[in-house]
Amino acid sequence: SLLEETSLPLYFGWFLLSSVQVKVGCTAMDFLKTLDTLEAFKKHIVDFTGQAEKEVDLEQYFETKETLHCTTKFCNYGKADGAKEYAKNPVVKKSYGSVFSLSLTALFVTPRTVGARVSLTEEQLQLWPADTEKESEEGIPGSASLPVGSRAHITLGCASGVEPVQTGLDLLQILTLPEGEAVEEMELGSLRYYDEGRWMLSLREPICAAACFSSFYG
Ligand code: ACK
Repeated sequence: SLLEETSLPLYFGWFLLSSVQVKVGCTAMDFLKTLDTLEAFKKHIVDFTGQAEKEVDLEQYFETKETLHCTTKFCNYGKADGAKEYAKNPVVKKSYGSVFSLSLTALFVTPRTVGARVSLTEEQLQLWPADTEKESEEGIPGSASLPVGSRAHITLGCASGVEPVQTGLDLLQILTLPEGEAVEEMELGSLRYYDEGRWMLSLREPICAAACFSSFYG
């Protein structure tokens, strides 16, 4: 029936509580503010600007569109593969509305997106569809061999014209590459460069973020 077809959300996920949104947003902004002043970053500025001598203000470069969240299952209102099965999963039903503590272990930046890597616990992995990483194998060879949950992330911003779905793909791609060159010790942790404008900062102290498991209809 029409009701059944429209009763599934755009996606399920963990939604950061509002005080945590502010904390994570500020940390991300501080990181971007520092990153674009580093000599190491300026050396590779062409990845972002297409021109060697140009400057970039990363805080302006990325736009935030949605409330900060970590998608578990993109359902596309029921049209996505496995959406109905996911919504019926007893663990999903039981967890709906509960608050979890997410561990943000890295921040990453590419010319397309900026995001936070989320390291899921065993309990949280029960809400993570097992085939997520396999779905991207065609576009990102090697992603299917990554540990389940590798795609878990929070989109913090997208470059103009880029859709948020890109953030998880950028993360998976970084994770399939050999570990990048360590370029700088920052206050927050060590910064590595992965070529083609890809940067990842492993956080010395993971950020603990309270988030409610729920869904978004739009
Ligand atoms: O930043 P995200 O994880 O990437 O959160 C948004 C959310 O759904 C609503 O746009 C994610 N999203 C969009 N399309 C897909 C897709 N095909 N597969 C997985 N996640 C998706 C997007």
